[in-house]
Amino acid sequence: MKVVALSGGVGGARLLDGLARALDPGALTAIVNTGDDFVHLGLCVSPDLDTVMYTLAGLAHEERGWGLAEETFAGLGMIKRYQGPDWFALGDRDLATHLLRTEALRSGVSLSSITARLCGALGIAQRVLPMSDAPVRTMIETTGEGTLPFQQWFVRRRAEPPVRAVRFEGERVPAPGVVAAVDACDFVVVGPSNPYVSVDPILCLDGVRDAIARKPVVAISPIVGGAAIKGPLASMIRELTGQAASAGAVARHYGGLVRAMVVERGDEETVASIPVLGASTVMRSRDDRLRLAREVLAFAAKALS
Ligand code: FO1
Repeated sequence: MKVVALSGGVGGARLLDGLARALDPGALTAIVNTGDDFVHLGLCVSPDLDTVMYTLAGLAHEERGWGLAEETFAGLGMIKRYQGPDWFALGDRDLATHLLRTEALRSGVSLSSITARLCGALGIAQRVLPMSDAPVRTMIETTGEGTLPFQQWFVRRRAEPPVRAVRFEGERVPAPGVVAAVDACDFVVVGPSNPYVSVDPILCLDGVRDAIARKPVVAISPIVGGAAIKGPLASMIRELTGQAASAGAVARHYGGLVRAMVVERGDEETVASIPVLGASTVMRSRDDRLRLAREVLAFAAKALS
């Protein structure tokens, strides 16, 4: 069986960790959002790729979800002392990733290649594909503070400015292997990620949504009981659609693309018209991730066959 998982953010990476342990290494390909990427202090930072890489390598800071578990911030302390931009917390060990990625990209190596090199060095057996090797940037049109690049809105402004629209800037060229991986898979799993800023950037790439539409797709709801586990999704649903935040609102956002959905037990009624599985979707431990991944795979095999 071949599975493609679309991932962005911490929730997506956590489910990926479960899928990676539930499947043979060759059976899973992760397509990871790079719309959050940006250049910070001259370094090319790819937060969602790093969160997936660290999580699959077992090196991630479990509670935060991003960055490394064993980490210090001495360098950041000096940036602060120089009154430099310390709003984005780059750890001392995390810096190694940004330094090597930036040096590779500057010398003409593709993001896909440097990602494969770093993941290989960390012993990750699954395929981790950036959604694109071209810079595709998520821009947040806010009420009151104009259009902000994603990290400026999400981290620096703590996602406080209300969102009027989400746009993607750049060439919409999928990375090598992305469409082929979808074409070759048995089904697609959309992780419990923010649909607007973690999944839509992937779906907006040339040919990707069409390829996915030809496959059975199961999504895990990032909304539990009307709230997001992490991040600004609940308010984004209200601001962008006028609907109350719910698993159903997420299903409606994906339109007919998603053919079945896994939601938190008790949220089933919010999703009409497609098969729904109620499960315990909040992943508090690595065991939770494996259990949920196995439930998703079993449900997909039944509901999508
Ligand atoms: N998120 C924050 O809320 N604050 C930070 O200071 C921060 C630093 C950071 C450094 C490296 C990295 O890979 C991720 C980091 N993140 C931080 C998370 C990041 O903004 C988000 O994980 C994604 O961009 C959206 O899911």
